[in-house]
Order: sequence, then C-alpha cells, then structure tokens
Amino acid sequence: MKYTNEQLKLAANTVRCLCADMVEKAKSGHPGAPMGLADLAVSLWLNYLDFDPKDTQWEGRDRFVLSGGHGSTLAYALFHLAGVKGAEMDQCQTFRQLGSRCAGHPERGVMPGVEVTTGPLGQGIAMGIGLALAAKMAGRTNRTWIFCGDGDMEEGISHEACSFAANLALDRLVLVYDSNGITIEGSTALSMKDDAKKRFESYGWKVLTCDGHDYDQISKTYKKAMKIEGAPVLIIATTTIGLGAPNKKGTSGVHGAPLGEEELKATKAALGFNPEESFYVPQEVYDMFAARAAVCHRLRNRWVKAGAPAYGGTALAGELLKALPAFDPAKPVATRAACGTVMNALAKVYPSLVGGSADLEPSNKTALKEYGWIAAGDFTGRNIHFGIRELAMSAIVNGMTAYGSWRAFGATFFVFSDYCKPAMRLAALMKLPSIWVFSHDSFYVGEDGPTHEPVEQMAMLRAMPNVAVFRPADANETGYCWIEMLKNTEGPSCILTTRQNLPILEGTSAEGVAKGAYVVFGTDVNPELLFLASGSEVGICLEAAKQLAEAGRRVRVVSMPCWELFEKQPLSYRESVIPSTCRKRVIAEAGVSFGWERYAGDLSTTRYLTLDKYGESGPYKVLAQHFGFTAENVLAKAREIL
Ligand SMILES: Cc1ncc(C[n+]2csc(CCOP(=O)(O)OP(=O)(O)O)c2C)c(N)n1
Ligand SMILES: [Mg+2]
Repeated sequence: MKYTNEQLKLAANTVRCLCADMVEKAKSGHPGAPMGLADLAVSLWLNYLDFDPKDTQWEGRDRFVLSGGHGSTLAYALFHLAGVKGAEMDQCQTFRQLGSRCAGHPERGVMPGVEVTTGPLGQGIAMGIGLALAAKMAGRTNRTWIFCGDGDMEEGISHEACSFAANLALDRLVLVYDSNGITIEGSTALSMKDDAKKRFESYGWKVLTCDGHDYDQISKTYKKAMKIEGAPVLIIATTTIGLGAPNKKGTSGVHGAPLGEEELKATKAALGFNPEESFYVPQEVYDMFAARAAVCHRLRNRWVKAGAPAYGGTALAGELLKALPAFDPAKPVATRAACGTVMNALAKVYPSLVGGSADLEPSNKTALKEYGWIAAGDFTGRNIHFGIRELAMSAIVNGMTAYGSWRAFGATFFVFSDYCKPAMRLAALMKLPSIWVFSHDSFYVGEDGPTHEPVEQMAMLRAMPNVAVFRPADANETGYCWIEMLKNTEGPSCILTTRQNLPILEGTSAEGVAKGAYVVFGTDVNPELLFLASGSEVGICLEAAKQLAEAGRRVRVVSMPCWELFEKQPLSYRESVIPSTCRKRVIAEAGVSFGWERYAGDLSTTRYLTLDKYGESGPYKVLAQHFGFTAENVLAKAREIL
C-alpha cells in the first residue's frame, strides 16, 4: 500500500490531535514526544510494521517498543487507529484514569499490543534488544522497532545494551531516535554533547539519519534500514518536539504538560482540524489503518498456515523432579556448584531455558555445558555472554522472556542484584517469569570484603511484590527451588546460592520447598522453640537443634527457602509449620534482620542471628566465627530463651 504524503500528513496530524486531546482531557501527560514522533510513527505503521491488530499475540509479528513510555498516548493512538480490541475511543478518553487500559505509561498486560512496560527510561531499548535476540534465537525473521528519545540515550543502560547488540551483530533491529534536542529541564545541551552517530558507529551499529518530518526521507531511511544485515541500525531522526503546536513546539513546555485550551485550539486550526472538535478521527485515516491491518492479517494467516517450527519447550513438574541429579550425602557442596549441576540436568528436559552471566559464569556456574554459546552469526546456542552489564542483562532477559516461550535467566554475584533491581522491578510489574541466579549470597564470600558481601539485598528483593526469592539450604533444596522457579510463571524468581560448601542436610524435601517453608527437624507437634532459617544457616540450626533434642528439649527447625511461596499457603499449613503458640524463636539468616519480624515471636522470646551491618574482609571461616555464625552461637541464643 502506497500513500501520498498528504495522506500520511493527515494520519500524522490525526495522531497529534488525538494525543493532545488525551492529555488535555486527563489534565496530565506528555504531548510533546507523540506530536514530534507522529510522522515517523504513521510512516512505520502504515507501510512497514507487520502488526496484526486482530491478533496482537501473533508470534511472527514485528515488535514495536516505545522506550520513552511517557509518550504513551502515541502508542494508544496507534493501537486505536489500527483497531486493536481494547483500544477503543472510550479508553483513549479515559487516559490515565483508574481502570483505563490507557494507563499513564504503556503497561504490558493492561493494553493489548504493549510488548513491554516502559517508563523507566533506557530499559525499553534493552528490552527491545532482548526481543530481537529472542527472535534470532528462535530462528524467526520478524523485526524489532524501538522508538527512543534523548532520555533513553542519556541513561547508561543504553550503552550497555547497544554495545551488547552490536557485538552480536544483531540485525532486524531498528532503533529510531527521536532527536528533538529537548528534555524536561530544557535543551539537551544542558546535559550532553555526545555525537550519537559516532557513538553508535563505534559500537558497530549502522547509523542512518533523516528529517523526522519529511515523509520521503523517512520512507527511504526505513527501507534502507530494513535491507541492512549483520548489524543493528540506528536511525537518528531530527524532530521538533510538540510539532503542530504553533507556540509551544520546540520547547520543554510541551514535554510533560497539557497544551492548554487555547494552544490546543490553535494547534487544531493550524493542522486543518476543527478547533471545537475533540477526539476526531477522519474516516480516511481509519481506512488507511484498516488497509494496513488487512495486509498484516493476511501475512499473519500465511505465517500461521506455514506453521513455523516451535522453539523451546517445557517439561512437567514430575519430569523435572525425575531429572534432578542425586547428591552424595557425604559430600558437602556449595549451592552455586549444585545450582550448576541442577541447571545442566534440567536444561535437557527444559529446552526453553537459556541465559548467561554478566561475565561471572566461572563463579556463578550457570553454563549449560551441552549447549553452545551464541555469537554473531550463530544463534543456535543456549548460553549468552552478557558482558559486565548487569542492568542491561536483566532488561534483555525481560525482553527475551516477553518474546514468547523462552525462560531466560541472568546471573551475577548477589551483591550486584543492586544493578539488576530496576529491571527486576519491571519484570515484577509485568508478571514476567524472568529468572536471576545470584551466587555468593552472603558475607561468606570472605576475602573480597564488604563491597562483595550482600546484607540488605534479601530484604530488598523480598520487599518487591510479585518476586519469588529462593535461598536453598543445601544441594537438594537447590534442585527443588529450581523446579519451583520453573513452575512459577506468574512473576520473576531469583535463587541465591553460596560460594562456600554446605553439608547435605537430612529432612529436606521437594514437597516442603514447594510450600516455601517446612519442618526439617523435630517431630513434636507442640515444640517449645522454633529455629527459623534459610540457606547456609539451616545447617547450623540443625546442629544446634540436635544437641538440644538429645538433651530432651522439644525443638523444631523450619527451613524457609521461599517466603513468597509460604505466604501463599493456607493459614492452617502456615500455622502447622510456625505455630503461633510457640513464642520462643531463633531466627538465623546471613543478612539483615529487616523483614524477619513477621516471623518473630515476642520481643523477649526472639533471638536473631543476622548481620545488621556491613561485612568485613577475611577468610570466610574467620568471618563466620567473628560474626557468630556457628552452631555454638545458635545454641547459646536458644539457651538464652529456653
Ligand atoms: C529512569 C528515568 N528517569 C527519569 C524519568 C523521568 N522522565 C520522564 S521523561 C524525561 C525526559 C526525557 O527526555 P526525552 O527522552 O528527550 O523526551 P522528550 O522530552 O523529548 O519527550 C524524564 C527525565 C524517567 N521516566 N525514567
Ligand atoms: Mg527529547
């Protein structure tokens, strides 16, 4: 379908007015970017983007990501014009209101057609790169189109992600840069002077430039971009923010505030629209989008009929359990090593599992050894070298997970979960089942010292809604935790593993881990003291508990590998594991106590073996003594309250 420039202009101006109307009615929002991007957007959507509004989940579709999520009305206007079910005019008219699918920023799962939630600038670029990588690895040929702005370019994650994409020569990926020279505080000159062309060329991208309001140039540039193979493409499009608003265009005033009644009327008049009419769409524009939708629907039907080979694949929980390795009960093993063994065993029955580490694979032990490493030109492997780029890795993992069937994971030291957190939060918000493997989970790291010894990170992750945090007590629990992570498709999961060896414990079980917390020692239904612990501290609690039991005390040890799973159990189960009548409790975890109050007894009957300060440098065995993480100390704490 070929449209005249006049037709494209009508469509773009319709988008401009629609976006400005949404923001005006909501009295809140960002009209500038959508108005500036309107020409680039309609050119793409009416001519090149393979997107079937009748089936927004069609796997072969091109992915469209609006990284500058503040320009959400642009996406909503496009979905509306394209005829996406769910993006009807009543939704546009309730933009930013409670319950509207036209939420403040584009939310995956809220508005059909939104591939990933965007708003935290920069992450959309990295998630888009994840979408493109996922497509490559699945052997698909669809494209990924990302629109981004100055803010996305300023954010550091854009460097991490774009450097990564270039190294993989990731093509069929087009990043359109809305270079309008304006951010909230004013001109971009206030905060940057880098040369995007040189910057991206130095990464290894192909860089094209165009006037973002000249349809001939835009079309030519898009066509050129679509022909480039062997490299990602950046299109630097020079634009005017808020184009169409006669007095406010080109200023930061149009970035994030309604145009105001007068300026909105002036805009409509200038664009040839009736100033008195709101939310108006000429039938001709609907028809243009409908024509493109029909083309895409035929593409989709052909694609579906041709039957693209499935990729990935999952296994049933029972098969996963059978696939788990057996660990020698006499041989202590670090849970990071056990994690590697488990992942390799599960990878064989769970072909969707793919991922990698941020340059710490030898420490994280996450390589899927029977499968290759992906590289430029060869995407058949299942392992990825993410490079030292934790934030981009995490967002790329989210993009890969959002693509479809992949269960992608990223790995690093637990302390660097701080660098992953912004993307973990988006995964949690999107309820995406991304996976993070965090080794070196406590001060037991030792000699690297406090910079490498996480203390507050468990509390941080547990504080995030929808994130399941797993901290296995030994090698067997590590396997059971992995099964639960793979079973959990309702949100992200992470697993925390040890650098140091841990004994293989008695009493662990898959059924117990599946419930988040369970009794590993003590048969008395009416215990006088509870040890509540996770990870490496379960073992020392067991040692102490055995001594007390030999002395005739009725004590119980509860392993709590996953609070979030435990909280989902019925009260009767939770009460059976942590009876409220038993007030005497010793809580043991190599991290801050913050959060454990919910499982504590009374102030006078609870003792904590936690680390409520930063760690120290030293051999880990010395540190364990120094911080009191010993069975003797656990025993002493129990005796204080018994
Ligand atoms: C990580 C992050 N930091 C800050 C913001 C707040 N914010 C939203 S838009 C914006 C300015 C973005 O400028 P640009 O990308 O040039 O958008 P334009 O003004 O051109 O629409 C900022 C700072 C954000 N959304 N995400
Ligand atoms: Mg800008």
